[in-house]
Amino acid sequence: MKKEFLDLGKQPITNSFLNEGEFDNEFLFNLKAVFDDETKLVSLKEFVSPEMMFNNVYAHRASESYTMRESFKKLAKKLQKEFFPTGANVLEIGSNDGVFIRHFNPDTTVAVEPCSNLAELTNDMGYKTYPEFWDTNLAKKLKENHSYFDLIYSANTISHIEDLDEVFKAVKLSLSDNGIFIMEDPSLYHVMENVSYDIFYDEHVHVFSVTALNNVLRKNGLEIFRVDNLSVHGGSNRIYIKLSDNKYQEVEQSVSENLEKENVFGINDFNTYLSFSNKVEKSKNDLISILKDFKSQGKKIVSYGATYKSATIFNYCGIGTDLLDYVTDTTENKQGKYTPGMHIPIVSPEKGFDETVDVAYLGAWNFKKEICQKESEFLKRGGKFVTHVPNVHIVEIENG
Ligand code: DWN
Repeated sequence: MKKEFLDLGKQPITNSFLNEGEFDNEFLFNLKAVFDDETKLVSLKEFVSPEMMFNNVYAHRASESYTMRESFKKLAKKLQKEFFPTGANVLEIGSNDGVFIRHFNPDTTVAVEPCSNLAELTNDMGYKTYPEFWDTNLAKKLKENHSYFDLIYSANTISHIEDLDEVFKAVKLSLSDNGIFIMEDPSLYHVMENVSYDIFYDEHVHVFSVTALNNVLRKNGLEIFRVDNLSVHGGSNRIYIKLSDNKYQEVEQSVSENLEKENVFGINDFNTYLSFSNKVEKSKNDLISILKDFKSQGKKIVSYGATYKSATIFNYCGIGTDLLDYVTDTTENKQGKYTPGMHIPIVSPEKGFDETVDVAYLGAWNFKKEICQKESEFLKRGGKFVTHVPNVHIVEIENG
């Protein structure tokens, strides 16, 4: 049985960065989250159609952050050294702007990316990219056109797909006997611990615990053999998976350790989710209150990073141009547009992050360290970054 625990109100499509004059009749849906008693999977209650979210104007570029560029580069090197010293057939599901596959040989690497503007980018880089959604039909086509894959990798994509049984069936069809499938997505444990409720938005149709993935993978003939806890995106898990009948890879201790950690935290207990929901409400009230305080003191407040996550915050908390002058973002195709739902203008940091700014809400709080380093002058002159993670507070320079 699916039990509802979170209601974040009416929300827009997070990728819908609008031009002036496009505000009328914006599509909104009810952003609610449910807990499945049986599998322990946390998902959205109402799903938006994939075609509305992933299209030819997809804005997010994973390469925009130094942290992510370095994380993917390090991983590619590590995998090549540990598992594939003599090379491998590689498939990436959800290759975005090629930030990961660029470290692999284009002759033996295939990509799948339904956002055709991004697929075009990686095709131009020399990587055969299928501009399609990942499912068993595509897996069959890839088997015909290519071969089995020794490594299937997917970052921040599997949590975007509603039908997990179909996803994992397709992986099973594509994986070589001793092949490995690695997926990384935000960790539910960290979301709950950090009250980072902005991880919930249209694209994140599931927020994974290791516990739930373990349950869903097992029923699809797949098994987790390693879990890496990552700090990226505010806490993610990198899950290493093999075919259940592959005896070559041993199941490592990190799997039982993560399952135990989650169990002790209360991932299996619905009451944990109700308590999370109460914390979300407090976080909202605290954020509105701190921003209103700054505003009443005559401070100029902006937001740093037009993230998809901040769409959830702004729309749930009702934060608009009454509190924020604008949002800054380095991504060119977001600049000059307006944020989804609350319609706050987006400008480049060069244009907007100047000496007139007193306070900046960290929309990209997951890159706090990188941003505080980059904006050390702002902090030195008394500028303040505000975040809601793990509770609403002003970021201290020494902690940055
Ligand atoms: O899963 C997803 C994650 C990985 O990426 C997608 N569904 C969509 C997207 O979500 P997001 O927008 O919340 O991701 P990020 O990576 O937190 O976005 C950071 C944004 O902040 C980018 O638009 C770039 C911008 N930025 C900036 O303006 N200055 C980032 C840094 C580090 C900066 O210094």
